[in-house]
Amino acid sequence: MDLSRIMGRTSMTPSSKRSQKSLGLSRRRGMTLRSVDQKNSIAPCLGNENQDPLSALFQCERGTLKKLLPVSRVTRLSESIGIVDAFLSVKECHSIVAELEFSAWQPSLTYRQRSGGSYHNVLSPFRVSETAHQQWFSEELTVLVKIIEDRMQSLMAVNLGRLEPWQATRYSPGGRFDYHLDAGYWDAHHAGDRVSTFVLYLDTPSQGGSTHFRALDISVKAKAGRLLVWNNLFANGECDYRMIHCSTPVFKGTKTTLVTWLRQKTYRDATTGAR
Ligand SMILES: O=C(O)CCC(=O)C(=O)O
Repeated sequence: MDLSRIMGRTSMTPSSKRSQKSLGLSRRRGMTLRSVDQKNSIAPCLGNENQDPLSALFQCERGTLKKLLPVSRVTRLSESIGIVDAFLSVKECHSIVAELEFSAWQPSLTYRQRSGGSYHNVLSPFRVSETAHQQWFSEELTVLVKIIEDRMQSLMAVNLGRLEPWQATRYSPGGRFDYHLDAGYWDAHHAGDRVSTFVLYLDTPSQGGSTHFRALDISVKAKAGRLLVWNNLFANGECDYRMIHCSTPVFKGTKTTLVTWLRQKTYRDATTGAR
C-alpha cells in the first residue's frame, strides 16, 4: 500500500480551506499530521484485515514501525490489550482538541437494557462526561480523523469499513465512566458485535482519568498521543467478560479522547465514510 497516495486522498478540499479560513484557524493545523505521514511514505505493516488489530500490531516489524511512526512505542499489556505511545504527537493532539471546540458537545449517554430486553440510551450518573459525535465534526477535523484512520490501517491493518463513527469524550474534574463492557449487545446489529475498542487520549489530566480493567487489574494512564487498543471478543466471536473496564474519575485537569470500535462486519462505506 502506498502511504503517500493515501495521504494524497486526504488532502484538504478548497471548501475545507475556505471554511477553515472563516473559522479563523491556521491551515498549518491540518497539515501537521499529514506532513508526518508523507515523510514516512513506506510500506505498511503486514497484517491482514481478517486479523484482529492487536495481532496485526504485534506482528509489525520493529523497523517498519520505526519508519511509520519514528518516536512511537508499542507495549503489550496482556494478550488482549496494547498501547501505542506517541501514536500522535502532543502538537497533533493540541490541533485536534482545538478543532473539537467547534463540535456539538452533549452530555454523554449510556446504553441500557429495558425490562423487555431491548436497549436504549439514557442519561445516568454511571457516565459523567460530554460527547461530540463524528457527524458534528468540522470539515477540518474530518480530515484529521481520516489521517488517524490511515495510520491505524497502516499499523494494524484495520478494515476502515468496519469502524463505527468516532466519538470524542471530554471528562472534567468529577467526570467518569463506571465499569462496563463494550461488547455483548450487538448480535442483532447489521455490523455484528464490537471486536476491538480504540481509545486515543488527546490530553493528559494532572490527576485521575486512567482506564482500568478490573478483572485483569490493568490500569492505563491517560497520556496525550497514546492509543489504547483492546479486543472485546474471543476468536470464536464470544464476548470476553474479562474486558470489563472503566474510566476512573478525573480529579484535576481534563481528559479528552477520541473513541471508535471495530465491528465484525461492514459498518460504513470505507471510501466515502457513509453509514
Ligand atoms: O475513556 C476511557 O478511558 C474509556 C472509555 C470507555 O470505556 C468507552 O468509551 O467505552
